[in-house]
Amino acid sequence: ADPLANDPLANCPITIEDDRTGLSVETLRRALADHLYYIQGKLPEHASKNDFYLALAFVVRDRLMPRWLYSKKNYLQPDTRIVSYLSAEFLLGPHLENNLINLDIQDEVRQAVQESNLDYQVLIDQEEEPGLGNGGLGRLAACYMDSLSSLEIPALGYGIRYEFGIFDQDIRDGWQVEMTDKWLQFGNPWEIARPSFAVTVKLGGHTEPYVDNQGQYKVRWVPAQIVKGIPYDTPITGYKVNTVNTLRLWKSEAPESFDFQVFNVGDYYGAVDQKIVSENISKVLYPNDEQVQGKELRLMQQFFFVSCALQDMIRIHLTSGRRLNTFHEKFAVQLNDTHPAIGVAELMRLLIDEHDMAWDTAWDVTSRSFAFTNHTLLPEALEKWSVDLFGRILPRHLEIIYEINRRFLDQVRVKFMGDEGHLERLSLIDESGHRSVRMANLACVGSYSINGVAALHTELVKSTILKDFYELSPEKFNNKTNGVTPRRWMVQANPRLTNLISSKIGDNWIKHLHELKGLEQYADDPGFRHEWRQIKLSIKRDLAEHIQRRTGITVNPESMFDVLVKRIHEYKRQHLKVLHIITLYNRIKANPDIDLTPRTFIFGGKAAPGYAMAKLMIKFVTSVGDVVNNDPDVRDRLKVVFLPDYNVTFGQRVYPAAELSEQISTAGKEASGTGNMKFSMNGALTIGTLDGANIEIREEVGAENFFLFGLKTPEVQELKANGYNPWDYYDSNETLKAVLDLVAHGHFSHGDPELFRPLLDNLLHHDPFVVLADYQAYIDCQDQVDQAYRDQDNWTRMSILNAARTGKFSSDRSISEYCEDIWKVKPLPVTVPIYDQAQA
Ligand code: B1N
Repeated sequence: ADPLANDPLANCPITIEDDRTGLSVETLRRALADHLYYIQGKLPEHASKNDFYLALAFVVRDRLMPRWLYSKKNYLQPDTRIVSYLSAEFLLGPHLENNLINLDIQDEVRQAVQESNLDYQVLIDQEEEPGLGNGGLGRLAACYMDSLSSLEIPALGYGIRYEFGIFDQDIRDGWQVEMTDKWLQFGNPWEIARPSFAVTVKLGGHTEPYVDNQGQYKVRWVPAQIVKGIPYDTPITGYKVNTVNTLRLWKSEAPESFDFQVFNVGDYYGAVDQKIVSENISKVLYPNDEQVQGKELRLMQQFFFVSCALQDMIRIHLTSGRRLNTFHEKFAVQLNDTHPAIGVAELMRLLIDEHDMAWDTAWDVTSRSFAFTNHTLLPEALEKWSVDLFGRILPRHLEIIYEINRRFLDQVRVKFMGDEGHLERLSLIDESGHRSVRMANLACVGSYSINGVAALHTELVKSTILKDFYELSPEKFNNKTNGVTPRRWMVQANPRLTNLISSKIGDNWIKHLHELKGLEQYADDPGFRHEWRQIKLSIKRDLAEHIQRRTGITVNPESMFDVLVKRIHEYKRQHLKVLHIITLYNRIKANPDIDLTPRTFIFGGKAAPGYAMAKLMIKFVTSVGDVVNNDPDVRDRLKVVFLPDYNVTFGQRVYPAAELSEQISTAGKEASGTGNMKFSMNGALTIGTLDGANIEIREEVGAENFFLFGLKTPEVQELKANGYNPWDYYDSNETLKAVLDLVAHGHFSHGDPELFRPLLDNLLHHDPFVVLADYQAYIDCQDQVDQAYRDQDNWTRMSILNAARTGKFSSDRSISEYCEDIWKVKPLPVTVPIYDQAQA
């Protein structure tokens, strides 16, 4: 039953000056003291920074609670259509300030904090960010949740409440060292456990046929193990609207009654083992981005959260008074890559085995519920599970997948008569060598929509990895270019620029990013340019101070801030950037008085712990930095900084300070990129290849405001098809040769020629990402950047035009397109009785 049918607030109305909702500075101040005393249980003189932070977080949470409760109530209305975003990762970043902005209470809270003799920034900085994601894919899910709420779309995010998120990175002796991310250790005020909505999830065992009491032949799954999923809800506020959607993350636990009494009578230690397995499922995020490991626990994680989510959706649907054959009308379920693709088989199982639905009806419902987003073309990221492992953990799902496949291939046979190639490639089972289940194929067959994340990416999806599916069902394919939320990435990250912009064009742009166009008219206004430049400089000064504190390196705030922050991966080519730095270094060594544009090179990013080459690339950056930063001939004109532990919080500092955004992946490899958008919005110019969303950014900002270099996708393909030989580039290019020789001779490794040998050997003999082929074009383009930077007036003009023309890259635009083209869902404003009364 609807728990809010009898509104508890109706009989006990909260007035807006109440201590839990009031917004006057006095009320906020009192509420802060109240929380410290009664919730933290601390006197101010004994309270830690964290106690004050938690007290403040609860003050803010109280103020979003009425909106959250009434948004939840909306989900249960019979005809509310809900977007359900299934993602193994949500890289949220800190909540507190984001919520202050969305609730529009920043000024009041700042003042109340001040009047309590506390430092606002210290409290904000106290929050430990929830790093429940690796990089772009997880951060995209977070931006999308923000836009769903801001656009007043009823939505639920479903994922895993990892006890340990992405590892903390330390740099020791120039190498990456991983440390456990204990983000929950001091308490998380933003989550509420909902044990009453816990569900159970089966694992392992076998299946057996039986006849039910209606005489129907059915299959029963007899699991070897059962785990309990407990939902933890986090509110996702929208910008200046009542909608507060829910991110529901699942924690795994052992159901004691089951393990200890039923299945393991007398086997106490066996039961304890099972308890450990159960609790391990949500223990830790796999830190590999775009590299599958095929680990059993990862499959368990995927199945665990997807099963919890689907059971939860079924409960909501039935609670809202509807029958299961309309499930697809209630929910639009988006699969964020193949990580939740097992949902296709699990929904079939739930409908057929547990809710007695016939196969055809169940398939109709299922294939009208799911839509699938692909995020990568890298072959090493395509998820496949060996049939053995899959069958051991999900025996019933393997049977269901076989049956989906049998029916699917029958249809394929009709379409592509006698063409065995198509059948082999479309099959959900890879029969070559060790048999395996192909998750992308399962996602495609079970979804009514398949999308890529940038225009080029979608074209490549259609022409390469999902070509056969495209030929079979072209109508399913569509593009949804990624976007990022301007609330976090401009308003929150860059308040100074936000204020300047709003002082000129008002603040409508925060919800309608295309309105930034209004800035174009100021691009030639000397006064405005001056203010724009002063703001950039002041932010660079702050970052310089931060760099000094964190790394001990002194950088010149007047130098060009040239930034490359993203996961470390060969295809992203951080080593190409290092070759550029060494090239400049060699020029200085050859001619110490050379006139060159001073630059600060800022790197950040984590390497997957098992990815040796990526870790060596970090060492490469830091080692070159050590030499360049300390060589007296350089005279501080070049500085190389590797900032440890790049995360959302640091991103918020670095994007606003950047002047040059490095987007230098091999053409055809970066599906979209989203950092590229954050830089551009904050007025950085891009040096980039024609890859992912770079192409669309260049189209929007204008080719004359973008530094383009490098091979195009077909050129890379052609080069490789004709037998690419990186050695030819080394042989024929004196500067490149000098750079690589210097590394080979141990100039950056205290004379040790072995340290970087794997990196050099790879570049000279394989170079899968054509670094050497793009080297000269990159250097030439960087020389143009140097020249352009010398004309500060024109640089500033280009910077303003970049920001003014990034309207397309708001996640609001992306989400509106998903809503219209894929989900068919409309805004549903939330009414909150107490606020409506107050307004009346
Ligand atoms: O997804 C982002 C894109 O902007 C990036 O270009 C793309 O590289 C990124 C397995 C991934 N693709 N695939 C992953 C992450 C974790 C994992 O376990 C794959 N991440 C991307 C958003 O569309």
